[in-house]
Amino acid sequence: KETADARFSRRLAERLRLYFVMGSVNCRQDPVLTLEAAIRGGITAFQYREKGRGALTGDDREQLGVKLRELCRAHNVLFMVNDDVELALRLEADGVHVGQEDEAAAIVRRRMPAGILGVSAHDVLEAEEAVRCGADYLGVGPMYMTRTKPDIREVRGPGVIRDIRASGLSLPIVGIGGIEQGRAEAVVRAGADGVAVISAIAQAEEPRQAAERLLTECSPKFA
Ligand code: TZP
Ligand code: MG
Repeated sequence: KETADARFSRRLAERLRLYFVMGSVNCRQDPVLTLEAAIRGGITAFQYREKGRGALTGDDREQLGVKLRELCRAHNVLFMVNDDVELALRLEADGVHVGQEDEAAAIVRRRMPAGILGVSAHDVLEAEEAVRCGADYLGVGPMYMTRTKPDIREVRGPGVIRDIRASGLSLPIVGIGGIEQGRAEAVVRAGADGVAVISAIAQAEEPRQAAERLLTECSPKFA
């Protein structure tokens, strides 16, 4: 019989199939319109990641967050916040995603006991550490070269996900980094439950179509 933890992981994995990550600086058009289009295209999860040059701060950052949060709530799309536990709590986010450089995952876990905790991991050791800290899912990357995040680690490809799966880890995993049209399938085949993308949707001429195509590529029949 499936344990409660296993059921939670299985359901979370389903909700992480197509995970759109963005903030205002990533978008070609109004971020609210971009998210609306992405939702129409079938994204299952969203992460508000308002950072980088020209990013909104203070009240502006929070007010955009409120709008994006409402959209996700109205369409039953998982809503996560990057890095900032306080903002996540104020926005009543479903959870927080933290990197290796951010506030230690274990501390975030204690401050947001009921929320979903996502942690970035780059290799098997970081993945194991994230599990010990109470991560609910892992973001693994960069899968491919990306221009969206300047401070990425070495590109190691979908093989890292294969290695992490081979180590016995069963938590949900999303691949991230440079996942464009035509690359999602390889990431899912390597053992990911889904893909996380910024520019493939936010920079697309037609974010809705871009999301639709990515969703098809990472559907379970290809895994
Ligand atoms: N973490 C690792 S790579 C990356 C993040 C946030 C950027 C992903 O952006 P894109 O445009 O999908 O390559
Ligand atoms: Mg971070």
